[in-house]
Amino acid sequence: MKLYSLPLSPYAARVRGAIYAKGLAVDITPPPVDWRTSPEYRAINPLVRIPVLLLDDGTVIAESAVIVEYLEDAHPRASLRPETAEGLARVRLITQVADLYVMQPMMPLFYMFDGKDRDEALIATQLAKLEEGLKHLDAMLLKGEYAFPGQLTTADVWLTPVRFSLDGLMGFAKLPHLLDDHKAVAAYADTAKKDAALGRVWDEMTEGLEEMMAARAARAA
Ligand SMILES: N[C@@H](CCC(=O)N[C@@H](CS)C(=O)NCC(=O)O)C(=O)O
Repeated sequence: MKLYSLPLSPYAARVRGAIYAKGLAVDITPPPVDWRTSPEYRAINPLVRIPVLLLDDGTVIAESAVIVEYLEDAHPRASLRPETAEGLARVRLITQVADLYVMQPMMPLFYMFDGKDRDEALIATQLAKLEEGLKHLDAMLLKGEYAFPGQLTTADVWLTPVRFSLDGLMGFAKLPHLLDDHKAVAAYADTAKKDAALGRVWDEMTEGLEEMMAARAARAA
């Protein structure tokens, strides 16, 4: 199997977390430099997104959530799923909440804070949406525990890049108090860093961020 991945992509990071946690042999590689424009890459993944998983028989699987579920279905050992249907529903709920109500409102904020002509009213509305999502996610997590206490699950491989990206936003947008009222979400960073697979993903994202900031500074100089 081969995964086209970028270190800082939260979506690729989610898949790498599952691969590391399950101990799967996957060739993890950056996409060709011209992946956004090349017809070859579009032929592999018409969505023209990262990540994408290529199986040895030529099957292509796109979308991080789909890839993670595929890895669970095809390689059930070192399962990232709770044993009960209720447990699984809980894990899927946390994953959805982190995706729909935290990640989705968060991502546009990077662009909103980056623009020269900031729209403060738009930023305030978007931050309020994020705040609401953080409140819901916080209520679902137990401080110092995996998303599903006692077991590493598919929720954790998503929460890790989401939590990393929150740190990124707090630094980039100078919002150091963003998580003050969301203590369980705040504490999740330590939970991720302490786990071997999640910690590896965290470190890779840190390196990816450092590289991106260095390239940005070089462009601005
Ligand atoms: N829903 C997709 C999102 C993937 C995605 O948007 N990846 C970004 C990289 S972080 C991307 O490929 N963006 C297109 C681009 O940068 O041109 C997933 O979960 O895999």
